[in-house]
Amino acid sequence: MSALLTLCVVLLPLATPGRGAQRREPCTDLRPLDVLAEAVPSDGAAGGVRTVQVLGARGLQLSAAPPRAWSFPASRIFFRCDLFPEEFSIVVTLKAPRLPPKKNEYLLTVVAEERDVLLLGLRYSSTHLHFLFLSEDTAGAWQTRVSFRSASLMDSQWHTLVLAVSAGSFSLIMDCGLPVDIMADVPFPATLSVRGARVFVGSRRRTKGLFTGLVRQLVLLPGSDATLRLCPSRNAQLAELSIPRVLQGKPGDNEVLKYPYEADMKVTLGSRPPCTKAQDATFWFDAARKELHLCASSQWVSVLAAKAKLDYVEEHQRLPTNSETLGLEVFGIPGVGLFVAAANRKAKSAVYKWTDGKFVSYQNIPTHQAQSWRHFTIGREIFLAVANFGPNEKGQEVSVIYKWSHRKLKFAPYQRIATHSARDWEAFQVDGEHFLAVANHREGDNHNIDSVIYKWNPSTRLFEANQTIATSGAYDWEFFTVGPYSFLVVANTFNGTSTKVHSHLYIWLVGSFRLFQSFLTLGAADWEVFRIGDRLFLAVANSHSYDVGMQLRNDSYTINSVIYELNVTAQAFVKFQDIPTCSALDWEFFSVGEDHFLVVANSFDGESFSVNSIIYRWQGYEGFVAVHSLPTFGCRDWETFDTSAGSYLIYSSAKEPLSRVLRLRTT
Ligand SMILES: [Ca+2]
Ligand SMILES: [Ca+2]
Ligand SMILES: [Ca+2]
Repeated sequence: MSALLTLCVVLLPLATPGRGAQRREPCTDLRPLDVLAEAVPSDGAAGGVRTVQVLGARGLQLSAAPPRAWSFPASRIFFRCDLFPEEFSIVVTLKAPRLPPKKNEYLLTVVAEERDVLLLGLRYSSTHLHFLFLSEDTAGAWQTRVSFRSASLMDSQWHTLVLAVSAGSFSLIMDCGLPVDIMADVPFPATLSVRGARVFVGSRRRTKGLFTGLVRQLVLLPGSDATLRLCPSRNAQLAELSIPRVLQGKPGDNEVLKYPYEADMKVTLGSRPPCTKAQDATFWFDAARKELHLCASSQWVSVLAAKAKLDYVEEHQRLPTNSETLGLEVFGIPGVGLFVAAANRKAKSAVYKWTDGKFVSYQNIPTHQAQSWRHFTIGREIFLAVANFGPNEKGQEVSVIYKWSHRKLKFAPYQRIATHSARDWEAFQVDGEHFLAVANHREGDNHNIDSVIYKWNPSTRLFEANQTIATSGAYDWEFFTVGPYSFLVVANTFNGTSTKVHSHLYIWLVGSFRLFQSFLTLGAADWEVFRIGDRLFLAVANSHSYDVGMQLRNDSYTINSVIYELNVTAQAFVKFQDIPTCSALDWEFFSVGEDHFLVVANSFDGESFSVNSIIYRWQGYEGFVAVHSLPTFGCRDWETFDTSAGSYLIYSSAKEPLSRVLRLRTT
């Protein structure tokens, strides 16, 4: 959780007496602020914006545009208040032109427009990089200049500079090299007001001193030194904290982009430009839709969409199932193979074994409206628990734990547990002890009942009830740990009158789970926990919005599902992102190489079960961005798995007896 720890480190000095009096809330997000992306003019084509590729990397050339085209009000990033951060770093990746002596070009300025005063600026000459800022006190205002020698900046190469500022300490790092530190007598002001100011990229509001090189990255990181995030880097000259989308992607990482576009590839921005023979093989970036198009044979072809279709997934296997399938559970048995257990709606469920690159039927198991399977191990014993939603032939509501017979190579019933319209089992360990939690959905018409956590008794070798937790139409349990702490979160669907209910997160404290945090959810069907680097996220699938007496409408299903992130300082999960979904029933997180993805099971849009399920890609501070949609029918559950031949996704349909295996194209 380095980002969060950084945040603690940042807040502490602010709280220390004597430095700026009281604790100050930062005026911006404490995330990297992509100043360059913020400044890309929306009418770029008119503004003469050009994307140029040199030495294998793309940069923006600003000089054809009037300075104002590359500016924006400071209030857009300083939205909470109007003080520039007291400590910060600025990251710039640029290819600087050779300047004659005495000429200066500006990379970034913040100008108080009414007074026409430069509040802060970064400019360079043939020998120096200058950082300027305004200091004010009762005696008046004056400009301070901190100058770093930077002779090697103009060698026609890309360079990434990090300027880190903290009080009187100014530090410049080029290409993750050794820092050059300057201690100045005049500290950077603790309260530099940017009220009514404007941020200019590549100029000081005037044509004089306009930046004539290429800029690829310009990021303000409030509160911390960006070198901690950037360095060391395999490609230090192009180390990336954040760059605008139009500059992303490298040549060769995309089949479609294999065009001879090195050296002065032109990307036009703005509204749809003409595409005739003259524009052949040129690109147009539609900033509003964030789509890249290629002019080919007098037609704009969407390159990103083409990439998505080509690169994401391909159907690998159509897997007919005994009946409609709810949950899927993929698991391996050492020395035996890879399996998937399908929870089938009708009389029997099936376990399939991966054989010659396909799932083939391995064992049928009688179940009763099975909802989900959960695989777990205790020592070398292998178990599979089914959540039965319906009663058996004798009218009893029972869910069953099966045990793998190492001799017969099949699962056999091991323990029966009375459940109430069971939806889900979660298996986990705390302090070396084994637990199973069942989500009891309802008893008769009553949704407000207890769900039960069972504990493995090593002497009886059976699970015994250990704790009950009041739930409302419980649908899913998810267990996870954070450092030494164990958590269990329940998805509550319905309390008898409304699907707008709290789903609760519990923490294990001295022998039992206690309430830790509550989330308002809408017919929550699934929690997915996942980590990206040091960050921990929890995503909830909201299935529908409904109150008794209300008519269910289409918009009851098309609602937001929510991703929360753990904030260590606040000791709570905070909302990270809303994602519109269509009766979402499952989230599945997976990684390919260094990329991270979430896929959602969209099941119903209010009219049809034929709805697209969406794959989202993690894009850093932009969060999750939809990158691919897959036609699905009543999609219920996604699972991911790897074999020696590649990575796959499998999804089930609650509306037809057909599951599908998709292969991830990872080239
Ligand atoms: Ca679960
Ligand atoms: Ca899930
Ligand atoms: Ca799943």
